Amino acid sequence: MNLATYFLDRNLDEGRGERTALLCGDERVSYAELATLANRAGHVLRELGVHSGQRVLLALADGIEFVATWYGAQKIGAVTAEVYTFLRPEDYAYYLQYTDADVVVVDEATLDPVRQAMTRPVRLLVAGVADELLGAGESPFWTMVRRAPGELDPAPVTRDDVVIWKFTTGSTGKPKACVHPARSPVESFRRYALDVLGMTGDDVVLAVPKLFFGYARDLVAMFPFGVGGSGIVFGERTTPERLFELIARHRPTILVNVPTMMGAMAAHPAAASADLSCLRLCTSAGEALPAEVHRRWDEAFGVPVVDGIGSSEAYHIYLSNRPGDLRRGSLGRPVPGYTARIVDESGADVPDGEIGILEVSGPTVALRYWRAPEKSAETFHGDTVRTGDLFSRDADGFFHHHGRADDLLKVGGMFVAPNEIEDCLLAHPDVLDCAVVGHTENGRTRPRAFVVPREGATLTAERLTEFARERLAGHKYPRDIRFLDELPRTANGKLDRRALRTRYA
Ligand code: 3SK
Repeated sequence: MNLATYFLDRNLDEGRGERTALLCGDERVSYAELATLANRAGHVLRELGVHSGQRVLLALADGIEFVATWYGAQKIGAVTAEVYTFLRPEDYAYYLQYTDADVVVVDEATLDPVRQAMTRPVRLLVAGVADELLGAGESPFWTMVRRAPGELDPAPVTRDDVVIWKFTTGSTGKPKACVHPARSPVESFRRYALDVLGMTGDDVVLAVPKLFFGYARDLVAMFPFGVGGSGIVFGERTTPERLFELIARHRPTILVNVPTMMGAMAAHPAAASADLSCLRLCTSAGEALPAEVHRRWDEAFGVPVVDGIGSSEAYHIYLSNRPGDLRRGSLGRPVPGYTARIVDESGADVPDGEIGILEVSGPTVALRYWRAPEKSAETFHGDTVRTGDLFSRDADGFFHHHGRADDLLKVGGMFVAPNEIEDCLLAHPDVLDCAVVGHTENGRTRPRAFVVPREGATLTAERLTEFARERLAGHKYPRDIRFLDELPRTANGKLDRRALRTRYA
């Protein structure tokens, strides 16, 4: 189960070598070209000393280099781990130490911080920097790739061999790697991409998050390849304007999205004239999509939203709505092959309609966290992962998210889910985005709301408090409302509640 053979080379064997694998700016890369590039990159990694089972760290912007190197590493049986491209040297130092990688693939943005992070000799494979600017231990990507052979035999890999590390977002501590065997992406492709999304060779996929987030990497540069479809990659920052432009240019059929960007696209002045008719669906994940943002999206674009939830621990999406069977405000039902239980603190199932903690079992659950035996034992139990997310299930079997168990607030002795207050505030027409965290003073915890108003809105804290007071129980409505231009988010687009509790306190 070599992933390069399974997802990429199969297109050559099945007569799809000339079909488009990647669209990147003006470049169109066929499967035959990408497979050759990946083979060359695999040779280069071997030349730099990478061997089967060894980790290769990718700190690369989205582009052809990213995808070719990723498959090159897979082809030689190495383990791929991707990190964000805008980190500080101390963050890269953490990843270098944690992964023990001897080879890191970098580009013009990450070369310097990674250089500064190094406390031991590490070979750098560098894309996008002139050869003459490189020093000892630094190899030019394209010069080496061009002179490497285009043929490469795949390393033998079984479905149980570890080949992928997926980092958790680290919003509650240092990022940890979820260690995945080759079967995780293959099973996720079959069950989510094929069975839920109905992906075919006619699909062209564009993603809002960058490829270092597995949600996007798999949906752009892995799952479509399994059926001969295409992925769109672009190195620039994702903005609503850029998305409208890429949609007009490449006419994707699937947009891989996150809730904040869906809100921002729907509220954008260009929304009314944007033609999104090429999209057969828009996925939403990373965070639960508030029903109000879903409504605004529907009103602006009418493109069906397939809202779901996934995690690095479960590899990819395990609960999802289905095209043609969607319920606003719900994260859908288990993806085929997965079971989801909602349990109380003793581990007993809670009845439908009641809130408990979600446990998910399925074929793609990680083997463990790297070097975190206690946390692994808490989280992973065979093929079951304890998610720490609060859910209820309705009578039709749809799952509803109520936030993270550790984000619950205890106000006046009663539990309050921040997302209930957030949903209420979002219903105000002048609120674009918002988040609620607890603020404790003199031993009393109160909800504190951070609100991003719509452009041009003349919203006041008093008016919004009044709006919430009319709709929420007395202990829930926030008396403490603060306005921000945007909410702090992790690189994967998830709300950074820790930053709100600390930096904005
Ligand atoms: O939301 C996540 O954390 C996630 C992680 C991996 C794959 C897919 C998703 C949605």
